[in-house]
Amino acid sequence: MLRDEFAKRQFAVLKRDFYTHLTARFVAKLTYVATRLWLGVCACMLISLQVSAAKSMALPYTQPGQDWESESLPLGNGHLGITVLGGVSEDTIQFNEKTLWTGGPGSEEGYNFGFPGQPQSYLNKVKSVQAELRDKGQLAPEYVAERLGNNQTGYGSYQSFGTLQFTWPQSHGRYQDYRRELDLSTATARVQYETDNGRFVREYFVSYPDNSIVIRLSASGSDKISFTASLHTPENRSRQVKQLSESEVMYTGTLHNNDLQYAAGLRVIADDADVTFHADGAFSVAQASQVTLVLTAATNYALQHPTYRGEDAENKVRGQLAATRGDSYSELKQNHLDDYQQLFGRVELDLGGSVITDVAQALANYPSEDQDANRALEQLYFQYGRYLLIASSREGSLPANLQGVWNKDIVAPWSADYHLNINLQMNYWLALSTNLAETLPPLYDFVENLTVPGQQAATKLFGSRGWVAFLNSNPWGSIGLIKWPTAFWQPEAAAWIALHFYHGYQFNQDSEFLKERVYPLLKLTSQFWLDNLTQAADSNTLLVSPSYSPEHGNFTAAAAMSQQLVFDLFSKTYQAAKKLNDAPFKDALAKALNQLEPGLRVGKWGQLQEWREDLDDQNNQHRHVSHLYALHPGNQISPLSTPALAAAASTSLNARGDAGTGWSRAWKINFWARLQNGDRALRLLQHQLRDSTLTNLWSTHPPFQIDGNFGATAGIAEMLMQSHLGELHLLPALPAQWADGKVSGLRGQGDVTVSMAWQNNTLQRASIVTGKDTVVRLRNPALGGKVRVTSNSNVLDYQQIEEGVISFISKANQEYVVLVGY
Ligand code: FUC
Repeated sequence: MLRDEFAKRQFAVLKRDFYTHLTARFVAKLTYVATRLWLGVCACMLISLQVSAAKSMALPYTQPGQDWESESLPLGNGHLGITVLGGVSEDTIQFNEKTLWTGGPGSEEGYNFGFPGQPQSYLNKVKSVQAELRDKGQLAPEYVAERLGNNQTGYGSYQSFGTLQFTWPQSHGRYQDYRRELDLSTATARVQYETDNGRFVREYFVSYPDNSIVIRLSASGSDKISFTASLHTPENRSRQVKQLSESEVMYTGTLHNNDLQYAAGLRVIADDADVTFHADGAFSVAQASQVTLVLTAATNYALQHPTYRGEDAENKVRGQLAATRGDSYSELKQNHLDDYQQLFGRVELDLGGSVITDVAQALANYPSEDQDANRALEQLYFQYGRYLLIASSREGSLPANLQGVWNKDIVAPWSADYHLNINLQMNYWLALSTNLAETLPPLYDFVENLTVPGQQAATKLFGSRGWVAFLNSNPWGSIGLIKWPTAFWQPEAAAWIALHFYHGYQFNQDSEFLKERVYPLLKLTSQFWLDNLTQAADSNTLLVSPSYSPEHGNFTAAAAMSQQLVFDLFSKTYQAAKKLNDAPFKDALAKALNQLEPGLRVGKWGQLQEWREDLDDQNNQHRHVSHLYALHPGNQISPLSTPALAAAASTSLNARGDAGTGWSRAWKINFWARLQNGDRALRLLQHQLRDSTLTNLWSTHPPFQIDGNFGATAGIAEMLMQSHLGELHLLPALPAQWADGKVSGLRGQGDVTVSMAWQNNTLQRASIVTGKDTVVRLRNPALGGKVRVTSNSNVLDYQQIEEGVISFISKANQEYVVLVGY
């Protein structure tokens, strides 16, 4: 039986038993409940799961930054990003607009969406590799890349838009009392310092509702604000400058490479002073008490296959500028706060850390004997991941790329693209669990668009239904077939990214979403695999072939990750087909699932096998640990449901070791959390902060790669709560060093919001709110002892399912408070 199916039936039985049980105990309980009611009322009055105002929600620094990569403070709204170094005499603000890319349609190198030259012969080549694998068992990646790889042209790279460069008067050469900070609770950066004759404050934010970068410079004292500034753009584009009014200027041009239009509009308003614009777009201000700059930008990109062009860039920017004309700084700021804080403020985490006065220092000392200082950095790092996701992924733009939305180059590392063999997936692991579902639309839109060239790839290259994409993609719909031997072959990537849609449904329980967006995509993705699995030589077992476990070893048939992913895809599609009554497709999936090799084998040294044959080398410490997909983010392996496989996963993970690059360590936090080993998960987090984190808390591969930030935040959420097995596992991997704490606003599958408080590593209370009427099932060892469940001050009945597992019926949008050991 399918595991999800099994969980569902368990749930139905549970619900039925629950009602029977409830009636039987009702009368007996009545008196009991009445006498305890007043107790409940008193207790509820004392229960506050609101985490008190977070102690340290800022990244403070005592020096200006010098190095973009490790020191700049990032702000963004999904479309636009800026980085703040906070220089005093000279200051450079680098900025981005997420759609400014070279490559794609119209690029000078020529572009065909990543398709190989003669697509019609591709299937024969695939078949011959399959035949060779059947004969020989393994093939070298270089050999297969020669046959199936592709030299893609016109792929392009994400671009820096430009820099705003300020030069301040010589009197700023000497300064004191310098502070630069990024305040996560307001998504605002601030730079403050004093010169001999004045105090200067600069504030920066990037507003989503007004799609603008807003900077306010203010001074108090006899020194006023005087500077010269210019907006620089890289050489690889044309550039025109037009003054629109006495306070506004427009910079426009096209990229030489692909004729993509760009436009940036700047408004500069100085109080009590004039702004002088020069023909080249430079400008200056003398003796103002306050200056407000509003910068907005766009391109004529549109996420629309195959042209990827839309509205004129300058028109867009004129509209964006007009929308804020006349708005005061405080109005702009309020708009920004109203938008940002209702997202960011949903989750609070208090591990009892102390206040951080200098992040650079805190990071340099980490981990130290001072546990409060350690916890301060850990909780800040958790929230920083949430902050970065809000800043780099909002509806209407592209998903967060390898660097979120920030990039200073014209040839970025890995083009700052969308890698599909872990990186893009990891970017969104935290979105649902940390209550930021609003960051997901860019991912959904991007993937749906990719299915258009993806379907052509399935038809032309494989002669099959469905859609497929390989290692990496760009905003231009590349199917990502390249020639890098140890990474290019990743057709399961499409399944992995499609599963994110189902995951969205598991959290929001929105049947419209399931019907309109999730199921069509899952079905399309499953069709590809139903048509492309091969049979084992000696049985009717279905295998993925060729198959390659990222990014090491040889090609084989049926590497564990390939099989686990297809298994997961088919299982979830089966669930959706069943719910939506698509019986023929459900049956086709059930048949395939019965024949599918699940990719869960235990090998000779007790490890979870990475390949179908027992090839694993105990000394291999490669950063990819893809064969543990079934443990995380999949749910086929768990210490609760499959202890032997969980033990094998743990053996594999121990052999791989705790080293790795940023995202690799982040994944290991999630793995150990799923293995319910909080101390080990914390150890990985410590490695991550100590060895894979830059001074500005960006994760480094190296170089800077944002997936490590997102993956680590997701991992911390997994340490605090898990919901992938049809129940809410509270504090499943709490490290000894996080003995006391509170968290509020975490989200679980089943449309549930959870808050918790714990002391001495023991759950004290939990608050549960479900979006629909349902049965809630909670797991934590403390639930085996004295428990009281209350709602609206009424003590409610609950069922003890097994030691440490209780369940109760939850009405939509009511708060249920579970009090332990009262
Ligand atoms: C995957 C990883 C690399 C890097 C790249 C962007 O291919 O294996 O380490 O993170 O993505």
